[in-house]
Amino acid sequence: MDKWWQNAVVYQVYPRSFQDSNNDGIGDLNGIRQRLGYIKDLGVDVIWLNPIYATPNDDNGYDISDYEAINPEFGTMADFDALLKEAHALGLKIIMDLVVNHTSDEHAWFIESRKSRVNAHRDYYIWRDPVDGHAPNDWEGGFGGSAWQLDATTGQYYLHLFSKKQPDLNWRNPALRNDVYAMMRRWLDKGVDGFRMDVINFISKTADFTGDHRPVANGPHVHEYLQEMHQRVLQDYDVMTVGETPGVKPEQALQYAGYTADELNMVFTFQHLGVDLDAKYGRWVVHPFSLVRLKQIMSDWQVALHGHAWNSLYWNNHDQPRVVSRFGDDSAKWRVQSAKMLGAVLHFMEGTPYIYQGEELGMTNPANFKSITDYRDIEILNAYQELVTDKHELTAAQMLAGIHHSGRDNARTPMQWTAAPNAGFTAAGVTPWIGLNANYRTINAAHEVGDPDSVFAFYRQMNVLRRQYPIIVHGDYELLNPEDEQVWAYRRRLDDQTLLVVANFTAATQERPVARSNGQLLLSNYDTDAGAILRGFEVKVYLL
Ligand code: TEU
Ligand code: CA
Repeated sequence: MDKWWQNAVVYQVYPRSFQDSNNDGIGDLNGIRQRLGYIKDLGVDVIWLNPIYATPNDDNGYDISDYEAINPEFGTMADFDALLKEAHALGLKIIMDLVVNHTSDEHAWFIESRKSRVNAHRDYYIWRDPVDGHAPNDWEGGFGGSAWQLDATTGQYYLHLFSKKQPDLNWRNPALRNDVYAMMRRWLDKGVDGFRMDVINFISKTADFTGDHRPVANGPHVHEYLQEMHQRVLQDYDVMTVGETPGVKPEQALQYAGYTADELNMVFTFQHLGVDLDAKYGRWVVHPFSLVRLKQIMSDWQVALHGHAWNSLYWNNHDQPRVVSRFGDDSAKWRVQSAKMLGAVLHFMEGTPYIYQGEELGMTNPANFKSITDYRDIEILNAYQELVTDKHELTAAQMLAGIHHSGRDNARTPMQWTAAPNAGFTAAGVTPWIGLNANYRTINAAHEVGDPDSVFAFYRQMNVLRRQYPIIVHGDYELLNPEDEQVWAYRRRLDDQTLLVVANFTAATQERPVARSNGQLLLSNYDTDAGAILRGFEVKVYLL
């Protein structure tokens, strides 16, 4: 198996925060087109665009009111066509964000569906009678409150696993599935190169809506639907698909991303990003993470999928805090070294790496966001309202500490291009839709692109090495010293070659025999090789 998407590196662009080209403080498609040279220079192959479709922005575009119209804040379809054309001319592919577990409540289908119980689109969504005057069950929505919303017009509840403005689509309805497949084909016929599929393992619900308080991910028909999608659409195009599958474990991924399963090419798991979350409060109460646990989870995925299915590799995205602030050390002393170390540990595993905008610069969480009014994300604002204001389960200080560490807006501050006002994201004097990270004056692309010691240069070099050494894409994986709580060492093997990766996850100097090698040093974040001595956040990659 040697598919183009197995050799690719993906760069995720969050359009709202990438580059504003018309000085309204909101990133847009023409802004992305202006930055294609930068993305190409990084050495990636694919751009994943978060949703760019018409939306009322209840969940920043994950509430779609028209799958085939461009959000006017981002530009026009002509702007998209120009972006796609120019990206392809540069040898860059573009994959779109497919959000078909739910639509916006302002989508034409839902406007029809809610009109009457006998409307032709009624069964595009999931409607249920009240039970004893209440919601059909105790499921909770992903952004707080019940997962059921009573619609007075017809006296029934509709299901929404996320906000009440994001009604879930009824995938049991073949007419709905046909409309989704037709829409997908129209985007693929425009030349897009594939899809990232939003919470795609939520699309099948149990018939009687039993199951735990949250959606029964991996429902009874999910594989049937994905195999049908493959048969009806995907198999006709040479495209790449990655499913976002919260709660999925390696054994299930063998089905979703199995080489012989005819479903998806790969999935995003969340399992490795659960190591610092609270059992009750999730990301709002943060715990120190165990490296042993992190290594164990990611190594299990490497070993379980090798030869059978394909891994995605990520630390960051628009829903996750910046990894250098989470698993590294974003102090002035250690930020660059720990950002490089985290990048190398991830990129030399088996799978397709995903670089989230700004990760290649070592961008951090914004320490300057002091108040809840600095935040925009519906998940943050609803959780603050529920846990602090309504229920007093957490104090404002506790909640802000959790938001600081783990809130999704940490990843959504404007991309830092220069040291100029507004970091070159938008014109000076314009107020961006969300505040900047105050450290843009020292952390920005202009500082890094020409600097051989920058995080940018390190990520670019990793992309160069990936093309030179097939062992990086095709080697197997073996974790070394699993019980080591400070150092992550693993090796990759292909034919008679071995790749050895050794990473110090601490600021303290460590001594490990495994770190001494007479192999060829392919990459390191220090100028010298100190053998068994590993300096703060030192990472070394040897070829033997
Ligand atoms: O995310 C789904 C998802 O599981 C995350 O929102 C996660 O539940 C949450 O961040 C945990 O705290 C996808 C999109 O990536 C996200 O941006 C959307 O908000 C969500 O689906 C609904 O479309
Ligand atoms: Ca704009």
